Amino acid sequence: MREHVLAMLKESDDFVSGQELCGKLSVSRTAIWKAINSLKEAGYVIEAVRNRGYRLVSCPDVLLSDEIQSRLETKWFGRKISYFDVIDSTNSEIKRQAEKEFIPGMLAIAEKQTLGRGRKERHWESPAKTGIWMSFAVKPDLPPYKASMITLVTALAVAKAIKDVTGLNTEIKWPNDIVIGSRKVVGILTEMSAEMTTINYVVIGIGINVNMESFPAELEDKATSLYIAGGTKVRRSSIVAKFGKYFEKYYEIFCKDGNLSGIKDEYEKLLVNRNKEVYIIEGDSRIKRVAIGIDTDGELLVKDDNGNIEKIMAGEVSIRGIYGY
Ligand code: BTX
Repeated sequence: MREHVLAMLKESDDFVSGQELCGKLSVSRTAIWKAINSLKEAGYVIEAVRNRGYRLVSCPDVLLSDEIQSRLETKWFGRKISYFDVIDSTNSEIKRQAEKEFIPGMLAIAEKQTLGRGRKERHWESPAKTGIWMSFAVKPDLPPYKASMITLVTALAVAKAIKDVTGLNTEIKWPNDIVIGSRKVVGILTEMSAEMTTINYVVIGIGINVNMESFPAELEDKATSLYIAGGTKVRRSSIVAKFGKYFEKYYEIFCKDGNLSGIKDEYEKLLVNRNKEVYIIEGDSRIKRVAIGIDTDGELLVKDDNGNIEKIMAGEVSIRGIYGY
């Protein structure tokens, strides 16, 4: 009920009468009154004037599922949201949920993670109320080896959402990070449960540094936030909602094509170090190549000094720009 009341108040710049709310939502005045009070408790400032109704004055920057749902314009992304103040890891949570019952686009989102993780169990710093720590699940009707491409689909959707909401230009560090300048602002962790030939589900975890003003010493040189980069605080639910819209669009193109041909050009426009020298690092070896783009399977294409083109598969190696990222 709260999210419907909130959505109606948001749609109107003026007062919405209690009668209109009751009529449109087919509930009693008491139900509306309760929903308004509960929104106020959650930090929404709502003006109530006798004979005129209710007017939304301001919204808190909360990730409450109603706040997100009232902004979502998606068909299936985030239609079921689980919201947590604190959780170990939203990726772990969505896996636990998907094992019991899989719902396409099911989303878990937390204000804080205690065991946020990156690839190879690396720690992902997820402090309270300043970032977006979320995971969701999909089940593409594709063979398991194609699942890693969803990381690239996700990266493109996140970069587009950030640009739309904040105006900030980001770049994608193939395959799974998003950077501003030479610092990481977003990390993506894709995990899969599969049989030999079918995918049970894929969990996509996204960490976005939104409003933090500083980072712990060990991340100071590596990480940034949208606030640090752009100078203004950003409403997190707007980014979640925009992301959902872009993700659905690009994911559906990807599923239809069965590869990245439909989004390759857009992805490449945002590829950091495109046409620049990079090191390909594998164990102790470090080889210099020029990054030229991706192929339709999401592999990175690099060129050697003789003009020979090689394909690099995600997961095998790490890529570093010669100057910074
Ligand atoms: P990654 O392995 O590419 O990056 C992890 C590395 O990034 C760490 O070793 C550290 O150097 C650096 N790092 C840690 N925290 C941050 C941060 N907040 N900002 C910038 N750099 C950082 C990237 O893995 C994938 C991260 C996915 C995180 C999401 S959050 C929601 C979901 N739940 C979960 O447990 N993981 C995902």
